[in-house]
Amino acid sequence: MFIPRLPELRPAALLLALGLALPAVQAAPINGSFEAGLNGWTVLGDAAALASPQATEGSRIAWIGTASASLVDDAPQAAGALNLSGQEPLAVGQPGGLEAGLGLMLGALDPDPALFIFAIEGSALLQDFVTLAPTVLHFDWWIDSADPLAGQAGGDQAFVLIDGVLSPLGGPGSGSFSALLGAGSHRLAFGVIDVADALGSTRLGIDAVHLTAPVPEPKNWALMAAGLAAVGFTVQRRSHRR
Ligand SMILES: [Ca+2]
Ligand SMILES: [Ca+2]
Repeated sequence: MFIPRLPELRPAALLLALGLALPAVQAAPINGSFEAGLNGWTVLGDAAALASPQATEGSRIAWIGTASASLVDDAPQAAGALNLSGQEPLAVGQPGGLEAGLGLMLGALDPDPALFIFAIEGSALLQDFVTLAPTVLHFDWWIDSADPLAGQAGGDQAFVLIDGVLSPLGGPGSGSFSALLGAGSHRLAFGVIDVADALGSTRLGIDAVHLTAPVPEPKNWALMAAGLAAVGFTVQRRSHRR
């Protein structure tokens, strides 16, 4: 077994000390539990924070939907039956619509224009925040849909948008999502869109949006352990000198 000499341990101890001195992760996004309703979030279209038994932090989940407030999107249910807030979803593929609200190019949400698969309307929640150090973003999600193709080609889509990069979240069901963010300014949005037609509404639920310090790689753990050993060794030597 390789046992480093003490002088070689000094940089490791220094790194350990620096690591402990890194600024704390900024407590943003704010209200990631949605226990304070949609405070802190920009609402684009139809969304509401509702008491939901499957909530993973507190009792509420933010739900984002594609159902019109006034039109029959989900026959035989009445007009607006699945709408969450009384607000209409925003148009997609039209100036001043959902893409504009998200800071995306017009057409960026169309799944496959080459195959004439376009998005029709949708809704999103958005928040801008700053991180002072590399940070892991985490959230939990749920998708309910009346569209049999939801999450598949040609069907409704739910997505997370991080700094302009769209990632689909999948079909009906639930899951957790994590991504590493660098230090700096970030734009985070959760959204859901009706694809191909405005019928058969889809709903995306979000809860427990958190930032946490990244877990060090195993090699860094080894370095930190070496640093701790060096600190311990130094403390022990000092106590022996008394
Ligand atoms: Ca919650
Ligand atoms: Ca709709």
